[in-house]
Amino acid sequence: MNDNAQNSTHSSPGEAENPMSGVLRVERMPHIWCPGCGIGSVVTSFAEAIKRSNLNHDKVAVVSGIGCTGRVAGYVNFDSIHSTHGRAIPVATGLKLANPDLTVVVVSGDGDLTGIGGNHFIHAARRNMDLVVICVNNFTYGMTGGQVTPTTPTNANASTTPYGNYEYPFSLPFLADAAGATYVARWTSLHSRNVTQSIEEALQKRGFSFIEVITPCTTLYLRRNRLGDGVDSLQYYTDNAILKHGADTRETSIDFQGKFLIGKFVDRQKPTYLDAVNQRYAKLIGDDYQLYGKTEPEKKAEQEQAAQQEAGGA
Ligand SMILES: Cc1ncc(C[n+]2csc(CCOP(=O)(O)OP(=O)(O)O)c2C)c(N)n1
Ligand code: SF4
Ligand SMILES: [Mg+2]
Repeated sequence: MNDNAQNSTHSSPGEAENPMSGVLRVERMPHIWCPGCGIGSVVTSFAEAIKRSNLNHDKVAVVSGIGCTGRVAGYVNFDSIHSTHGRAIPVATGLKLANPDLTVVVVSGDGDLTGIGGNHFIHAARRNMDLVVICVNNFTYGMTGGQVTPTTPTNANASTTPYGNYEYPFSLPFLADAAGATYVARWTSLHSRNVTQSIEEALQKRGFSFIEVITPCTTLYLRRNRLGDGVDSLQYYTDNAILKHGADTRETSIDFQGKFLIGKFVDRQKPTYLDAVNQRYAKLIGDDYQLYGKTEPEKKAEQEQAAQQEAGGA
């Protein structure tokens, strides 16, 4: 159990209560992120979504990998794991399988999730592991000095591609969709209300939910590419992000400083990994099989449904 009480305020007498206390570890502020960085905006959206969700905070766990975004795990007032680079998803998977009652949220960077952790990402999506995965995509390895990542747009400058990136980037919504994710959305840090709403939806949904948030890395990506400051990025998002819910994810690629699609692209139903495990073993073993990871009402409903189907088929 988290040693911070769910509704703790951390405010002194006479001091206004921080509206995010209870969700964030406000006593750890100020945070480490640079001025104009978009990570804080994603954290605020996440905190707001959790507040609106009415989830029991003791049943929420947050896992991150390593990087500037990886530091999110240290600021949220939940049981959280700041895991190793690229391993946020396997750690989150283990947590979910060991305690299926938990709502497990991964918050990590583009490099962490889709570079070193890329294989874990696609396989968790393929299995439809019941996780909410939020990717802060700033097109760079922020923490380690602005190296090129799998999402850096072609032609963009990075410390490892000083003459411009000559590789083709991943479109993360396309990758997640193709791998099997059941919820896929993309926003920017400008669209904080939409990010909140998407996280709220994903928290309610069972299955692999993926939310990409395009954000500025002011200190490295913007500076190296002479793109101004965080406000200039917000202007770029205003002028170039095109809302298209339900867009074919093959259309979601991002060219350097070009126009790009945002919205909720995928929202489909499919048995989760644990549903599939239960269905398979229940069929093989029959009544002796104890459904794994189901609440008592869920078990009862599934047993009644199975009995009805059997009666109907007999
Ligand atoms: C196994 C391993 N390899 C490399 C590193 C160095 N490393 C730490 S953070 C990081 C990049 C993080 O980039 P990203 O996930 O995009 O997060 P950001 O800092 O941009 O938020 C790297 C390469 C490491 N910590 N561990
Ligand atoms: S280096 Fe970039 S990603 Fe890291 S805190 Fe600074 S602006 Fe944000
Ligand atoms: Mg990054």
